[in-house]
Amino acid sequence: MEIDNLRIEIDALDSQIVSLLKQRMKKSKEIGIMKSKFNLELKDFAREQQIIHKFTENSNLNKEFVKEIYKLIFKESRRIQKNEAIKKN
Ligand code: PRE
Repeated sequence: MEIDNLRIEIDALDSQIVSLLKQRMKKSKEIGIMKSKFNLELKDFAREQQIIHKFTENSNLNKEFVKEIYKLIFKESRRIQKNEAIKKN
């Protein structure tokens, strides 16, 4: 059935999304370790805005959707970085 095939494709894409998110969080953790080492502020508002701007201006996805997704990603990203900073102290 066509729906079943489309769901198989969605499952494969979801696996990629989750795998990419895991990789992204790992990189963010590495940045967090460096920031904590050099006593830098974890939150970089300008950088977050730059990323959101890039994907709200150059994609045909709904802007609010992109913003909401990135708000959650940055929140989790900073949570992971904070955990690293706590571990260090
Ligand atoms: C990251 C996380 C927190 C900052 O507020 C900005 C960006 C992100 O997840 O993209 C990574 C990061 O710490 C950084 O680029 O400085």
